Amino acid sequence: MRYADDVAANRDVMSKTLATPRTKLRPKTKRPPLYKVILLNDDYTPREFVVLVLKAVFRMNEDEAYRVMMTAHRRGACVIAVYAKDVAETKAKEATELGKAKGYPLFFTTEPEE
Ligand code: TYC
Repeated sequence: MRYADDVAANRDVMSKTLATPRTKLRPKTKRPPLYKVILLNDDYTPREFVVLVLKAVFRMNEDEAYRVMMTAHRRGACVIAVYAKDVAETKAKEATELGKAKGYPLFFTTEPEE
């Protein structure tokens, strides 16, 4: 009964080496969670400087940057854009640092998109 023994042995090996198939299917194209970058108003940073930073860090044109700056100015805060977590955090930090380098309290923060 060599053949039957081989089959049995093989089945035993397979049962140990093959991964258990997952029972719950999930889409393989799952995207990473997005984070908002938010501009906060303050009383000291010049408007033109806020516009400059928005254009430099967030690749906005003059009109977009001006509208975002004025929204933050009037309402206290404005969502600028959404990115993957690390990108959002890096951009918020870079933009805040540009203000800090000039002695301004300009501040950008991030929060997860709901
Ligand atoms: N409020 C500032 C001023 O009047 C301008 C400003 C706008 C600053 C938006 C920050 O996020 C800001 N000079």
